Amino acid sequence: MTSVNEATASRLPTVLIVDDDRVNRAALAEALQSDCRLLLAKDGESALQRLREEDVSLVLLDISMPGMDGYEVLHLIKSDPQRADLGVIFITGQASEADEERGLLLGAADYITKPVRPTIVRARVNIHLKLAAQRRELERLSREDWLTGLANRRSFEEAFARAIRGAMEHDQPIGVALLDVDHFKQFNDRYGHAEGDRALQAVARVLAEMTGRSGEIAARYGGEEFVLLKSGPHDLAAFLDEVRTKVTGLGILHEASATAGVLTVSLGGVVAQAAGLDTPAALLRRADELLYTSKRDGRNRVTV
Ligand code: GH3
Ligand code: MG
Ligand code: MG
Ligand code: MG
Repeated sequence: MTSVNEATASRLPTVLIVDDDRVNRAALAEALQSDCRLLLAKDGESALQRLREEDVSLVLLDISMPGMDGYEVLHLIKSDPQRADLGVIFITGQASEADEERGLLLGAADYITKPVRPTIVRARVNIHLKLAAQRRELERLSREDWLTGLANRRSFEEAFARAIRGAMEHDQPIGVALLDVDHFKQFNDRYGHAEGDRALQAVARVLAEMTGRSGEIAARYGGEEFVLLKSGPHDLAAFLDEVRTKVTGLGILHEASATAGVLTVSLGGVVAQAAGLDTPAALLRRADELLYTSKRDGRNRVTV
């Protein structure tokens, strides 16, 4: 099954229409085709399959269908933590108060009875698409560092806990490192806070570039400190030294720095083997101690 209006729909939100009746699917598609990219499914199983494959913003769900009914599909969507926030609107011939109450209590965002009035369906769908977009934006803001666009500390903590679970499951090592900009107070004093912000953004771009692969994460830990995570077997010291070299290579003038005349960073990192894995806090503490060693030994260096 492909999207029915693929060509024009690349930037539109995706809506999944689930109904066993072809005529119903076509009527809903007709009402909504200019507002969204549409996916169609004729039963619960294929709907759940589509949800696994596609980034869907809203589901329009029939209740009475052969096989899995709509209540069951909704229940499965709501019990999956990754999809629990997905908006689902029942569009159904079951018009009793009890059915509607049941649907809403199960977590449906709305309940529309057939025969549908296309203009009303369209208006309601647009309300829920707007809510979904706002929810997505809030979610992004809660995870992203506002200055650099990197993950913020909170989403890092979550990712770190997940990475540690993954390392244990697959018996893989995990590397974690703290990075701190050298003599940054002097940088601000000399060039101003706005220039300091731009320098942090430039450092963050290096970190983002260096952590594109799966199992790699860069986050702003706070102030002018960043944290890096790298899962799986690797040479952490070499990886961190490449980060350090790339930051120096930005050539951001820092005349007040006793270190190099350009902006530099110090790093401390630790590789933990799955077998002897410590708590996230203990690993970060160790990385921080090694970062302090880098500072004490003259900055612009890596200690692992
Ligand atoms: P060291 O080499 O020992 O790390 O020295 P430092 O001057 O970098 O360390 P210190 O902790 O004394 O100063 C950190 C400075 O980072 C002070 C603070 O004003 C600045 N800073 C923290 N967050 C931001 C930010 O978001 N923007 C800017 N421009 N400066 C920031
Ligand atoms: Mg039906
Ligand atoms: Mg600091
Ligand atoms: Mg510093």
